[in-house]
Amino acid sequence: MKIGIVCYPTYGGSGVVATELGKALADSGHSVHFITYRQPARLDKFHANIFYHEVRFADYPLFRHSPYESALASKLVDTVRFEQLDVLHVHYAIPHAATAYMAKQILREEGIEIPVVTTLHGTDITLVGRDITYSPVVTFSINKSDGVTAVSENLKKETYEHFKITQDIRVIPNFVDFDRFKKVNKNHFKMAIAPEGEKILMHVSNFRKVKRAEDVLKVFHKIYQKVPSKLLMIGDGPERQHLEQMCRELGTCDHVRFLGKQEAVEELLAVSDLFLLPSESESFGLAALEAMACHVPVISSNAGGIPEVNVHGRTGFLSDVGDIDSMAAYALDLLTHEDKLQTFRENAYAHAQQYDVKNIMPIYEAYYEEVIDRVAAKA
Ligand code: GMT
Repeated sequence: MKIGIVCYPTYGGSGVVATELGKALADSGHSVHFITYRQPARLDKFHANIFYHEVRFADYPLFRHSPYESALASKLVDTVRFEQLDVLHVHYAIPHAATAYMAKQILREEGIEIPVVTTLHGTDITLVGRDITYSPVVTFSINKSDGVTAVSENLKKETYEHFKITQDIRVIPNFVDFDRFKKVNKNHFKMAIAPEGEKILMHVSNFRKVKRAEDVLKVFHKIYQKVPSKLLMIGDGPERQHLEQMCRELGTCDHVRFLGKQEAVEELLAVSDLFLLPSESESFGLAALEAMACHVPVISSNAGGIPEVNVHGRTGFLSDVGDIDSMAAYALDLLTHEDKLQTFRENAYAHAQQYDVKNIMPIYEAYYEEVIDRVAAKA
């Protein structure tokens, strides 16, 4: 197949999933065309089957905001037409699903019928998409997509609850590449981070309010008073400065390291004992899955789709959003019982295996074929 992929090219979960899916599809012989405003963050190596089409903005003094949707729709029309794509897969509803619909209509005028698959990722439904600013367009463009997928059962349920959806939504969960996310020996990192054999805890996010990274610091504050430990804060975002200030107030600066965006997260997961994810809302929790693939149990909130990934009492523990005491108690339980921690490490890895990209990519492949056939039958 010739597959067009539209996504946000940043480090955010939806962009990561889109890029890794594209790479896996390319590995299995498909031609994959990424259409984005910047080279996607994880698209960093040459691959004979991967092509990149940059969306350029023609600026004009009249524009207060660059009309991204128009530029993207025009690029989609041009790419579908010239590359003769079989399907367009757009990740994150806003504005990608609506833009794909516009491109589809333009192409239809030319006698080209392009099937559009939209994948819902989370905040496009649970947060920003629900706002009246966007919700009519989100509803319309989901209903006009030829195929719609959601990354968890919970996100599917939320979509039906909050929008008037007339479409079937197929759940295809996120995935992880075990060739990359695996437990590797990085003892020299461990020595540098925790020279006295301290336990290592880790959090990865975009430091937006929805991630409740403040809770990570509060939970860690309780843990390190009982067990010598270090905290790695990975990622960057609007809350970072405030969080660094908070460490000073809590007096934990010497034990917390803000490492910014990291390419090789798996190397840091390799030396971590626990992963913390106290999010307010989380449709899936890809960062938790990546931790589990590296044998790291997860202490998380029970928000959204997280319970589908992190199994309470097996791969980690779940607490109510904001319940710092409970999260700290669960973390301490594992950190002070080495055998239990080891069992949870093995459980986390075993549970993550069902989300191996090798299992999930063929589900997308089959779904594309189903949608292409359905659209062809209607034409
Ligand atoms: O977490 C974010 O704000 C980033 C966002 C995105 O769209 O990039 O992540 C969402 O999609 C990820 C990939 O499907 C999911 O693993 C995250 O749970 C989801 N984030 C939220 O629902 C808050």
